[in-house]
Amino acid sequence: MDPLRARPLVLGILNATPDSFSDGGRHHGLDDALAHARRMVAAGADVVDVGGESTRPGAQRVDADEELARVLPVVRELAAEGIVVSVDTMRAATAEACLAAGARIVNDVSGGLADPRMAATVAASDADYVAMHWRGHSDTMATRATYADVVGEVRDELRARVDALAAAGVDPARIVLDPGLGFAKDAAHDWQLLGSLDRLADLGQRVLVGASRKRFLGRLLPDGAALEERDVPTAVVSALSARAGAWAVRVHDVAATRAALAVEAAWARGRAEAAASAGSAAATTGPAAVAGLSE
Ligand code: PMM
Repeated sequence: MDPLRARPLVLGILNATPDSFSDGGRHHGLDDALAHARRMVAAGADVVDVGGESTRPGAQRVDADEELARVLPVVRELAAEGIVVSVDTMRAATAEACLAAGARIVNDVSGGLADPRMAATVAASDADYVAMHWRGHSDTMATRATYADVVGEVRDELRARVDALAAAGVDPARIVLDPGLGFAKDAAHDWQLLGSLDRLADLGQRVLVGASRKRFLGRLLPDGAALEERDVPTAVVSALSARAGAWAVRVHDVAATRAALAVEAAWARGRAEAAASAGSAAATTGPAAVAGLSE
């Protein structure tokens, strides 16, 4: 692992939804949403990921106009402030309007499968595109969590998305892949995917990890633990994802993840420096120096 590699980018989650499982809709009002976004940037978010449609398990779809009304004013204002914005949407029309308003990344949990116009919309822009692994909408996804080999199947299905997107004109260099933790996956699937991030990275695309506050982390905590208590396990997942080469992590608690990433980076630096010191000590006292004595 290269100790000088860039740390993963941190996407701060801004759910402009009244029913988001993780913040209870507290950021639904425009002023609240903007204030929360600015706090995340102050805490070290590189990108604010704005979503207007909850994708929690069992959630019903939100009307397209309602989704746009939730996200567009937030995206426009944050982009005008110079904040890098990503829009979390499965709809091409929402993506298009948000890109025109200054968003730089389209984060599509369906990887282009929910809206046949998405690929062409992204192809016509210069935005980065996050294609998450997805097998169907939230109301039915639990029934699709069946795999013989979750890592192999997710990898193959993501590779098929890259091929389809590229065929539709999306530059592969702009495609970021995401294993889609919790989407048509149970906890064991999520852990297998996290433990195999290197196999997703092998596909040659950047990788984004979205573990924040998800149920599989809650299962590690005592019964009845509050959602916020999942922020420590989330931060640990961020650090381990960095070690596995992730390009970005998408989190609610930006400060905790930035601290965890700082620990991981310092650890990697310490390891590299120790190896370099051991190498130079070996150069003066090791076999080469002994060989020099006999000259
Ligand atoms: N998870 C959620 C929403 N959007 N986007 C990406 N790329 N990856 C994810 O794992 C992901 C996502 C659901 O969680 P939330 O309701 O806390 O935003």
